[in-house]
Amino acid sequence: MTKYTELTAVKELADLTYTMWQMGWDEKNGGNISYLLSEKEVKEFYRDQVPRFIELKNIPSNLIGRYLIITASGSNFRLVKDSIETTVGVIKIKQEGYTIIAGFENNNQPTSEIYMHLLSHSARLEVDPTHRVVVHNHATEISEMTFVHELDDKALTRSLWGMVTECIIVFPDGVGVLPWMVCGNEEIGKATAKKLTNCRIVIWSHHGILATGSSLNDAFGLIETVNKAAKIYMNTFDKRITKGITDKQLLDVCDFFGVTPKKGILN
Ligand code: 2HA
Ligand code: ZN
Repeated sequence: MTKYTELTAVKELADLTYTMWQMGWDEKNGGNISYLLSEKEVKEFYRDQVPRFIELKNIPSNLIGRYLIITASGSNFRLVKDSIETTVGVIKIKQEGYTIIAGFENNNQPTSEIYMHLLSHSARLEVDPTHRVVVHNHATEISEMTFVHELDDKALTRSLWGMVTECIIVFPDGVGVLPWMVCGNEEIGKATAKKLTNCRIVIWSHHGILATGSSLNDAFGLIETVNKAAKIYMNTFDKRITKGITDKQLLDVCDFFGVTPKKGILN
């Protein structure tokens, strides 16, 4: 048994917050991350603090009893790795809310986006039993792209696939995009979770991106790939002299790599 700060997942999560800050994607208190612990991981750490119960309505039933590592409200990702006890905690999800069982010292609490995280985990677990992670940040170029591109799932997916050959292999399920919405409330949580029933990535217009996956590395890799494509889009969309990758070429890539692209996007 160790302190929760010694869990591999907590260390990886703290490293990731710093990496994302270095990328320029988590200014000030931007961004939040959560990670569903396995039964094995739950047994690896001791609880030495008084549990704190916080009420929250409409908890998805498939999460009751699960443990979640999550970043704190107001945490600065630049500083998380040196202040894990206050900026990262573990909660146990209950029917009427959740109990803080480790971390969030100095009376801190989980991110304001916690409800979105819970609904997103719930939605992904329904379609993918290996699902574990939700990462949200303010990746720059994909946010820029929401000012110059149509905000439609299929059109945005097609544009991103067309920027880098590997995109269609990395996210054949495409991306979902939400119009601008207030963040932190139930509405954006529900809208995000709805998109996540058929893809792992959701773009929040004029705000940022959210990716899910079976590991922190996996979810972050999706964000890196989407943002790289968006960066190329932003640098070229108004000065192109070639047509870019065609539908036929994308289908050839899928054929070669045995990938099934989301329906209704390529002809
Ligand atoms: O946690 O990024 O969307 C701060 C945010 C809210
Ligand atoms: Zn945000």
